[in-house]
Amino acid sequence: TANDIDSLRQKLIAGSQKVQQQIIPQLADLGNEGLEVLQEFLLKRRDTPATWIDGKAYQVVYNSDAPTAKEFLETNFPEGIVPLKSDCGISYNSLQQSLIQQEFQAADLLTIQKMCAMAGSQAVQRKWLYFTEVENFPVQDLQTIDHLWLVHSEGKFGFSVQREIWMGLGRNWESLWPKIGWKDGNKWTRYPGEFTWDLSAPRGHLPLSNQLRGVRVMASLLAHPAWG
Ligand code: UYC
Repeated sequence: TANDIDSLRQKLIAGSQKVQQQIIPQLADLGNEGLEVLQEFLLKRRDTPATWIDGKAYQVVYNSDAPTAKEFLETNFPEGIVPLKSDCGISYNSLQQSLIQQEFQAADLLTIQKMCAMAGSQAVQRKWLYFTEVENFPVQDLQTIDHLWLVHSEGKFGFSVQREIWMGLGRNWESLWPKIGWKDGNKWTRYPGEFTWDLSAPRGHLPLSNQLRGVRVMASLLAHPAWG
């Protein structure tokens, strides 16, 4: 009823993140009227940086097959909800698209490719990074990549999430690996088949940093001034 919708609407606007997280799928189940509330919510919040709550609301509108939803997004959020700022002329459109579509394996690959592009043509050919290259990455670009991952993963994935977990473990790598599902006992998780490519993964599971050549690249990433 109209009353139910209004009560959900109030909770969505004024509730805690936890409440908002529960309300969004309920509104999604209510069809067009629920959709309108979510669209109003997105518009109301468009002038502040997107959080994963916005990402979740955006996801519902994006996945709706209502023609009005498509039109709403094209009119109001033609470039998604995370601004794709770059200090080195890199386009993060494909990364954004794969994350919006929750194609996390493709997004993971694109993340490595974009970071190689940031490092320059040698790294693009090599297809992996030196830690000295990571140190010179622009703050802006790492923040854009991280923001995209955060917003489109319910706050679960991203370098800043990995950094937070790692610091909480006294910066101990051996404690980090099992915590984020990269190692089980003595056994490394094997790429790509053994990783979890959806939101059922542990917090911080993605994006991946290959440890074949040691931990220094990931150490550089997590120590980058982008997270200061
Ligand atoms: N792989 O095991 N990984 C690859 C991970 C290790 C290995 C790519 C992550 C351990 C080889 C990504 C983990 C190891 C290749 C990741 C992991 C190992 C490869 C593709 C858990 C053996 C083939 C991008 C820490 C014991 C490529 C890339 C090559 C690829 C990620 C082996 C994203 C998080 C120590 C042989 N692994 N990797 O970087 O370079 O190639 O030979 O970390």
